[in-house]
Amino acid sequence: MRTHDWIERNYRRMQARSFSQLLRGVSLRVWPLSSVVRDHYRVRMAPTTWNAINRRARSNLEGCAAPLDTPQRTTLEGLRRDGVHKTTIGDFLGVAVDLARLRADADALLQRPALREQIASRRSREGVKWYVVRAFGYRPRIPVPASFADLLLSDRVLAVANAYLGVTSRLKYLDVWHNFSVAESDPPIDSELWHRDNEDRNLVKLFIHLSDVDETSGPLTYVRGSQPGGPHGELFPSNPPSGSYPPKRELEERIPDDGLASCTGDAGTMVWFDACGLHRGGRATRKARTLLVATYASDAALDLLKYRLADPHQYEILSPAARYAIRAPEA
Ligand SMILES: O=C(O)CCC(=O)C(=O)O
Repeated sequence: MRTHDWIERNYRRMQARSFSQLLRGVSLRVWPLSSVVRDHYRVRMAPTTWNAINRRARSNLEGCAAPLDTPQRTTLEGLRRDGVHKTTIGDFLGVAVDLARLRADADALLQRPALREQIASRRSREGVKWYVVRAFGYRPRIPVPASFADLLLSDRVLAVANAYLGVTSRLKYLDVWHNFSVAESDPPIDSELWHRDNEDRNLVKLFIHLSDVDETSGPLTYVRGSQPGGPHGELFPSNPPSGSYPPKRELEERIPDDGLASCTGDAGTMVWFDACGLHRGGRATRKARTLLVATYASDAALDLLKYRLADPHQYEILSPAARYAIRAPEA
């Protein structure tokens, strides 16, 4: 890598991090502090500590877990068996969904002048992934449109995330990503490479396609069964608080092509996956990809971001699970 690229990448990485993430990153580079820090996170993610941190979220779940219907059960079973499940928002919700409204709200956010300029110049200003323009970003200040909240905080969606995680979960992250296409010669970086996320024992990620995604738009690709506890759950494991970035050839030698799920699909496709399993994506080579992205995690997760709803009255009609997920004022 050229020195200039190295400096730019690290500068972008630093810019996107909070103070606690920076501190954690530095401490992991200084021995023997690094081994103390690793021990701390290993203990935090060990079942006994994790359960203790999540005591309230676990007992909440016992109080509010309702029976799941067929689309929810199928999704949960897919997540548990493969770590990934693909459906559509219509099939999952069982009602016609106003995809046009979701797309219009996402477009309105991406059309703000600063983001329009980044899309036009094909370079995002935030984060290592220079090819992803984000509507909310790492320091979310804009409120969440009602169309996003209605879907991402719906009891149907939360019931599956919560059942998989075993807690009433928090909405850890939310954004609209617009990935524009990169050139063959641009080296793959970051989540274009195989990796495991690391911020919790399990992480439920939801990708809602707002554009048609084919093999040229960088679909999410997942190693089936690589979620923690799955048959490939121990393959290139994470080392808390770091994830894992296994070498491509070694991983692909171990996993045949039919062990990979490539999550292509038209606008309206809904991809559920446990991001602690092995996955990669986002390398659009011809067609841009626009996604609504959400991550659900437990109270033990690192780096929970906080979001604000556009209309304060919306908090009043949220269910207890949704209030907990969005960290409504008293949740
Ligand atoms: O952009 C993608 O498809 C992959 C993103 C990813 O690795 C992640 O969200 O953890």
